[in-house]
Amino acid sequence: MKQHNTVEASRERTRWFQRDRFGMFIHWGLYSIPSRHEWVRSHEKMTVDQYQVYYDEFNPVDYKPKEWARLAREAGMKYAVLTSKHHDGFCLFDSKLTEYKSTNTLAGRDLVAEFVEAFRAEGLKVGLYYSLIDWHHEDYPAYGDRYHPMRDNEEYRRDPQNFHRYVDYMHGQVRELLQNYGKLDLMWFDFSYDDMKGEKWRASELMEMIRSIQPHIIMDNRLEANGEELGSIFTKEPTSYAGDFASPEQIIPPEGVVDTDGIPIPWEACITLNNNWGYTSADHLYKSARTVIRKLVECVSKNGNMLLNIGPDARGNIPKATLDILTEVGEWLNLNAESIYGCGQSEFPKPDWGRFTQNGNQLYAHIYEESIGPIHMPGLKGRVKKARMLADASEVFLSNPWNTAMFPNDAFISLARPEHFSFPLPDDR
Ligand code: FHN
Repeated sequence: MKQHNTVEASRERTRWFQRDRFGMFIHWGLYSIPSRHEWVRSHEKMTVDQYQVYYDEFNPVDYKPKEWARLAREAGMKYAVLTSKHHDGFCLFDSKLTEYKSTNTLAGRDLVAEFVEAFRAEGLKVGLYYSLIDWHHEDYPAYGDRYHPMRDNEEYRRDPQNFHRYVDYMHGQVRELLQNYGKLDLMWFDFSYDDMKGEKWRASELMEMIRSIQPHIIMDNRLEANGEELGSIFTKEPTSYAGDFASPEQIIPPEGVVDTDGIPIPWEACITLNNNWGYTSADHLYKSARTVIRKLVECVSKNGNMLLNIGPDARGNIPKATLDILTEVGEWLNLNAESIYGCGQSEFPKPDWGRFTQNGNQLYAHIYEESIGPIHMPGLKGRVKKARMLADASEVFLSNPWNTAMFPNDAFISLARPEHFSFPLPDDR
């Protein structure tokens, strides 16, 4: 057991994750029907009966996970994470521990089983999101949870001793996910807060079970943290449930994420495409493909991943705006893949016109600002063997013979057009 808990073991587990850099997050469930917010039950303090309406009608007749998987692959995404259970407690999988599940709805389908099968078939790694919070389970403390829809309702006050019965249920469902859906690559727990963290979830016991079933699986840090807090993952003594990567939410950390010695640690920014985790029909909120690409470059330039969220509708369709944006992102990645996958932070300082990413001797310049005349390459004087545009493999004209002329100051390059291009650096560096 001890061998799984070391930082070295964790870094080994995350090698694929740090290479793949770009994943799809999918928030989908009963809240896709009201399509106002995935927290609609809490925000509007819906009773069980009021929310039951959505359970009774949930029937994603258009759910075709193979099409979702093909979209993700063509968008350049290398892994995908689906909500198997969100805070409302509704299970998208055939759990034997509850009747509140997709197989009992009009859908009559195990939506998680179809998801993992379809995405694996497209060559993507698969992950499951699982909510630690559960507003449906009778033993989850209504009044103890500042978010619970019924927190102010005496009818729902419960004996906190039953909370351990909820934790047994939670552990049991995690076991079901690990044992019944084949090899999972990632578990995305969500989320800890106040004193609801760590051993409150009996996290050490949970980790022992997880590692005994799927020892290779990687996890986020939210058994003890959330989108703002890191937990112990960056400390010298991480807990056994610190996770394998930090999970900043709706933010790209200005300096990336480092440990107490300043050494980068794996992290993944989870970002919505349209300011909503679940489905919304509001098209005006979407980020452009250009923004998505530049945010992905920013994450990679800081040694991080981007988990880009989509919210399919209650029929199982992905909104057209999402399809269009991901298609455009995929076209860019198809030509510029080598400047993202396997790349990380450059040894050179961030230039003022854009960003660098780097993979060994290969330096990639992502130029966002058009220039008049040569583009200034800080610190690259005499350091570049040749330069090529990634999009069409054309030669980038270097304003002076790099290995001969000594520039009075840092190197300059004149570019046919400000684009993304690669710099094979000399091997004798
Ligand atoms: O409350 C959830 C929220 O609905 C969403 O799932 C995000 C995704 O990271 N996590 C929690 C908020 O931090």
